[in-house]
Amino acid sequence: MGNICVIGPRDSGKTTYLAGLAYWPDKQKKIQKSSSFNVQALGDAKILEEKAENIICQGDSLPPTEIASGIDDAPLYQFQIKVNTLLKKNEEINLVVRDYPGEIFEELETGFSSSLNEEFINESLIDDVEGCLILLSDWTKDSEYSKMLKKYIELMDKKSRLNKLRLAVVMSKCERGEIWSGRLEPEMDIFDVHLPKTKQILRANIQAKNLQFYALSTFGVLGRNDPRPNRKDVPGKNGSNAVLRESTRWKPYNMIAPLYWLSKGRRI
Ligand SMILES: Nc1nc2c(ncn2[C@@H]2O[C@H](COP(=O)(O)OP(=O)(O)OP(=O)(O)O)[C@@H](O)[C@H]2O)c(=O)[nH]1
Ligand SMILES: [Mg+2]
Repeated sequence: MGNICVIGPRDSGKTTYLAGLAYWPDKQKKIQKSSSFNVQALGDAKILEEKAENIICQGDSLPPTEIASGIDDAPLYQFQIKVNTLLKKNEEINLVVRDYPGEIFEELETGFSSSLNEEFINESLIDDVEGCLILLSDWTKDSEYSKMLKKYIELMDKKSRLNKLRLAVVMSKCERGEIWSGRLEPEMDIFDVHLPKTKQILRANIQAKNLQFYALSTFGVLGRNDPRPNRKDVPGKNGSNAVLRESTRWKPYNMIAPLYWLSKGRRI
């Protein structure tokens, strides 16, 4: 069983990604008959599956993740993923995933506002955690992201995790027109172009074997030959919010590849 954590700033799509993963079996039945992946949500992840059905599929957004009391109240999501592609036959990934509130990542830059937040970041660096999925969604925040990651790297070093923890650094919500064409070579076509400092600080400090760049979109596009985003912008608290546009055509883009690499250390 591999322990993975998901970190990233507020609103970068962490919980929606996990909910999309949990809802996978139903979507696949509706959208395509045979699939290379089968995802089973177990334990607490079943709650996410219900949220995907009752909130995301209804065209609404999940609420921001808040964990008011102790670390033990934070849900641990379990997934069993079966992989059956042309090259990978009948492989299984078993994951236990912790989803943190975005502010713990943002507070890396400014200092922690509570001991609980500090506890969360420290938990992501314990020996049991083998990989960290870092979701970033705003390509205009190179300066902020590079500072947050610099601090995370310093903490990794302090906790002797610098040469051990795998980092999958991901541009999320990549169905957006400005970055969709960069999804195939995200390191070169998204990170080099929009987030060069962020990429540089990672490449300079993390061993190549422990670092990969990805692009994914939980919402995806409308179809294989229809690259219009399966996304609708609606008014929200802080300007506009994006929600799923057509739930019957929901097919996420590239959700499994980073998890496979985080848990196996090999690319899918
Ligand atoms: N365009 C687009 N928007 C998305 C996608 N996934 C999530 N969102 C939207 O992004 C917003 C934030 O999503 P969350 O999953 O709550 O983000 P989070 O990173 O968990 O945020 P915190 O819990 O506050 O840290 C919501 O309005 C989602 O509908 C995606 O693939 N594409
Ligand atoms: Mg969240």
